[in-house]
Amino acid sequence: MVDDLNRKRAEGNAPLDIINGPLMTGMAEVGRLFNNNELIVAEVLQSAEAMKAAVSHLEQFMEKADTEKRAKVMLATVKGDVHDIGKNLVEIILKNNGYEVINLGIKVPPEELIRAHREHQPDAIGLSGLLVKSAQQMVTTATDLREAGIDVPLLVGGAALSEKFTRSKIAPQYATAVCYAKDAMTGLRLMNHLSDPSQRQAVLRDNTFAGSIAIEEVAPAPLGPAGEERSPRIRADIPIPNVAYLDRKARSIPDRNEIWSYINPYMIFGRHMGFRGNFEKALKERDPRALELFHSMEEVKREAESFMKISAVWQFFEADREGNSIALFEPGKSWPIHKFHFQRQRVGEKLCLSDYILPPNPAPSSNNGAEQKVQRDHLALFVVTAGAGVRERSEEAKAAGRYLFSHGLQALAIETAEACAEWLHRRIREDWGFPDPLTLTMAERFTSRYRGKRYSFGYPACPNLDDQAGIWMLLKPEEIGVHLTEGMMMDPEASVSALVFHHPDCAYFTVGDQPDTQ
Ligand code: B12
Repeated sequence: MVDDLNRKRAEGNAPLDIINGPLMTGMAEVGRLFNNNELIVAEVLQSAEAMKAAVSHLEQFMEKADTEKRAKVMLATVKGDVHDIGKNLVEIILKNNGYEVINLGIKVPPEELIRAHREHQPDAIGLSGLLVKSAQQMVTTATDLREAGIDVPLLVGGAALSEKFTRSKIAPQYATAVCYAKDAMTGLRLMNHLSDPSQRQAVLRDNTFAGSIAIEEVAPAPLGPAGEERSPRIRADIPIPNVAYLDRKARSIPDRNEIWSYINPYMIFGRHMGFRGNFEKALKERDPRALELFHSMEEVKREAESFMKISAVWQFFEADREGNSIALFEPGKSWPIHKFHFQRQRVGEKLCLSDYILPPNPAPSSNNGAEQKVQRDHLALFVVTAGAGVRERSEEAKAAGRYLFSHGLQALAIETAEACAEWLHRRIREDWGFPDPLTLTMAERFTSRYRGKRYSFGYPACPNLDDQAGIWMLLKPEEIGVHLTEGMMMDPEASVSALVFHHPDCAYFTVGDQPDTQ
């Protein structure tokens, strides 16, 4: 590539003309191919690496004044949120398409954005966040920015955010356009349109709140009370299994390869790296794209091996069902140390997580309140993480233009956390006395074809993320380096928490009104 660049220069082209000419045309072509599903995320990152290398080579021949960018974008993950990977992808894509990007990092409160706006005077602000709480935080942030007199366009994105929420909840709080970006490439397209005088006004008009919300909510028909009865779908007459121990375990898990064997290939190669189709099948058939991606990820693993730390904390607790709540006890004690309150479905099977806890055996009698030996059921809780040091390493790689590694490492870390959750759940089943049959494949494990299930706060059966505080009180995950933010998010990002039930009737279900960000 250096030869090609030098040839262009020798032909009399100024470095900036080479950047704004053939190189930018190349990046635009990359965007076009991606939008046509002809390129995957990993290939876009490789193109960005080539762009970065070319610009770095040309910079030595450029005057300072030459290095003018298309526009300045300030990026931040909102207050209480540690989501880094999505925002960083946006940074890489924008930067290598000629934008100046100021990345303020994670957990950025509105006052910090206002201060940074004063300092950097950006042309647009991009907000990112993973959780529903973060989508709500975007509403607060937009309000604060407007009150501070800021009126540059906002770009917003994140897994729990939607176009509808953006238009109906965030945009009305802001003076100018709030544009929803479903992915990094949409963010680039929006910035390109905002930077193009012939398209800018249309984007601003289409995304600025104009006084009334077009989408009228139809009020749902009122539902009856949920009640507290155990759902008839859940058996209460099966034997309570014994657990092997009741003390808290906090461990670092040294065998990374063992945990990595629990990574779901669809997640890492499909969702994060963008491979389309059945990755495992393509790999078996030696599809060149699948092979290249596989080897890139093996490279990331080789490097990660020197520092990635996988840790877990878990414990079985004696548990009893109290209506829609689960009370947890220290061994043999009659007073609960904590109660988790759950919602019950108000229609259909009327499921509630508490129903999966079996009645004690024998049922405690009311005779003179005397303590008696009852056998209680159990609930296991855990927190796992693979995130220590990942943000810093990924940041270093990004600064050095190693974009595929930078993104690959963050993707590996978050999927390692999920893989560790799968691995620990398998071990918990063993400790409960019902190991998976040897014939159970990983694919079957990923679709939870085993006894019981694990549920994480924030997911549809137990959406209240504030209940994370109960896990923190009981397990003290700080010991393995995981902290809760004010948004109830786990820092580092690559962490998972869960409640594990053994009941064979466990199913995934949705309760109550889902938070309206979708
Ligand atoms: C993979 C995943 C995980 C991974 C990684 C999470 C991560 N950091 O991305 C792990 C296993 C660690 C995880 C953990 C958890 N997860 Co999770 N997770 C997902 C999942 C399946 C995909 C997320 C994803 O694709 N991430 C990859 C990044 C690159 O994608 P992205 O964030 O969407 O970013 C892209 C776009 O959104 C956009 N974008 C983002 N920001 C911006 C900003 C700008 C300016 C622009 C232009 C664009 C843009 O561009 C990015 C790149 O294309 C989603 C469900 C879903 N379908 O989205 C649930 C989901 C986000 N998780 C959820 C939950 C609840 C959790 C946990 C709280 C569960 C728990 N108790 O352990 C934890 C929280 C982690 C923590 N640290 O606290 C819920 C959140 C709902 C809620 N209640 O808030 C979701 C929505 C699932 C669901 N349907 O309920 N999760």
